Amino acid sequence: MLRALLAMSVCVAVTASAQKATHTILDENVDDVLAYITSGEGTPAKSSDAFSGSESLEVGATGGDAQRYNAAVPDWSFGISENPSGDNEFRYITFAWKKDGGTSIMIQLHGDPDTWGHRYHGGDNVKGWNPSEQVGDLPTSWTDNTRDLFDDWGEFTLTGIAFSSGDGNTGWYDAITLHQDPSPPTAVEAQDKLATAWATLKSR
Ligand SMILES: [Ca+2]
Repeated sequence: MLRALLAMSVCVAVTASAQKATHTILDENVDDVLAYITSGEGTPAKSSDAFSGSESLEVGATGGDAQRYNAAVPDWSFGISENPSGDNEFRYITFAWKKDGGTSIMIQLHGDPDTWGHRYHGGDNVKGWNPSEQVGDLPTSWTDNTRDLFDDWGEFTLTGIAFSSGDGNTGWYDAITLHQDPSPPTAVEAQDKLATAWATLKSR
């Protein structure tokens, strides 16, 4: 009986932590992302210089608009809202980026309404694309950021993304995730929650 109760409790704890939906836009799926960012004059490639895992996306700022993007990524229709509830609804975005040279790096999110009017830049906004929220100084080493999309932009339906390296040489992007909880989902966090569940059970 005790063993059954313990098993049931662990099950509930794991299920509860898994109920908050997340969606990984970019991490170890760089080939998939390269397949849909077909617009723009930047130079995209898979890089082994990664923030997490073994690969990241790099976009060379090779002149022109220095970016790669798709305003309507296949299967994307993510609802950004104050109180996300469904599997395709989110409030927060976490992303890591790094820049070699220049003064600026930017991620743009395309949605309805306001098309590309949901932007984050590190360092300067060298192209003058607005509106845009500055997220720290130019990230000359890997830096991760979490933003409250609803607080920044209100409700919208997210349909596309642009990786905009601005100027200089190369921008790198990795570990981009949409999530419902304020804290970003990580494997370490999931392990911590499980360890906490076990510690609670052991103390009973
Ligand atoms: Ca990665």
